Amino acid sequence: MIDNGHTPEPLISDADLATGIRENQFVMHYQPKIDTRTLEFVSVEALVRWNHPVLGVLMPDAFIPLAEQGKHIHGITDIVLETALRQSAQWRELGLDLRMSINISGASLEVPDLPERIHDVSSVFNVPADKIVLEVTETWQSRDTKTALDILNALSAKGFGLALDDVGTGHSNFAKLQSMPYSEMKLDKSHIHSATIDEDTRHFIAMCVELGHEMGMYVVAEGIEKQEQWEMMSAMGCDEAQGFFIARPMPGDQIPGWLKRWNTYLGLAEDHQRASGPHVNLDEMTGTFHRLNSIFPTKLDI
Ligand code: G
Ligand code: MN
Repeated sequence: MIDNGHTPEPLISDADLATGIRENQFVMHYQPKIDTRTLEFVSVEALVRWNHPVLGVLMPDAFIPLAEQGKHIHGITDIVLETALRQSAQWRELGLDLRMSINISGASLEVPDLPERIHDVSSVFNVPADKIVLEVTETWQSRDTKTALDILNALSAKGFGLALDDVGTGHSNFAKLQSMPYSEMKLDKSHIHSATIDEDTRHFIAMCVELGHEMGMYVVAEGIEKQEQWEMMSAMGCDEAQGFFIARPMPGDQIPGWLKRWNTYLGLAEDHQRASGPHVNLDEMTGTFHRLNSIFPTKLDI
């Protein structure tokens, strides 16, 4: 299956969701995120897909909104947390020390025992809290902002990372953001895509990167599909990059092989660098790496 992040709107019901949860018809795919300075593979985002018996594989936008309208979102969150952290534990046994980003619905920020539950699952699988990042979308409008903030603070106090997802698409109040415990900002792919052609967008995201850093946040660019987007975001000082240009989301058992291939490319880029003399800088290496990437027949995505 080519995972292109899109599904047409299908007709699913609440009862379907209940069956899906009861029979655990959900699967997780994991998308690599790369440190833009060292080019190291440092983390993954866990993305849920529903392996629907009749409709086939459904992307989250096809079923999460419906789940959020009722109570089923909590069942899905439980499955996602357990599956992703079990996977993280398996990779750790193989020596892969990756951070795991997990999307948490804003609806879950209305459940006061959420921090305790996440803490329990991470303890069961022995995954350190600082290796777990919980992503909450900026588009979510809390009905109870006090409870949501209490939950975010409790998660932060337990050592979990918190990412504000899809930044630029929702209703972030930058003044309020200052008092929120987010450790990471994820710039939405729609802005990344238009930034290479639109100057205003470019200024907007440059401002977001600066603001994020000023507030002590780690800034991630998502939806990097082209080399020019990668280059623009690393030049702006973005800390991490994620997108089809680097890799598509993939099943967990493919991650160790992908890491191996990625490191092979990095090694080749470094060799090339060494051969070209002592005055090397990372920008040149990034360029070398991407030239190699375009020359080699095995694309890094799957
Ligand atoms: O930020 P959020 O968690 O909502 O987005 C993740 C979604 O974006 C996933 O469904 C994933 O498949 C999709 N995605 C990941 N990388 C890219 C990309 O480079 N381009 C596009 N269009 N979608 C992407
Ligand atoms: Mn996300």
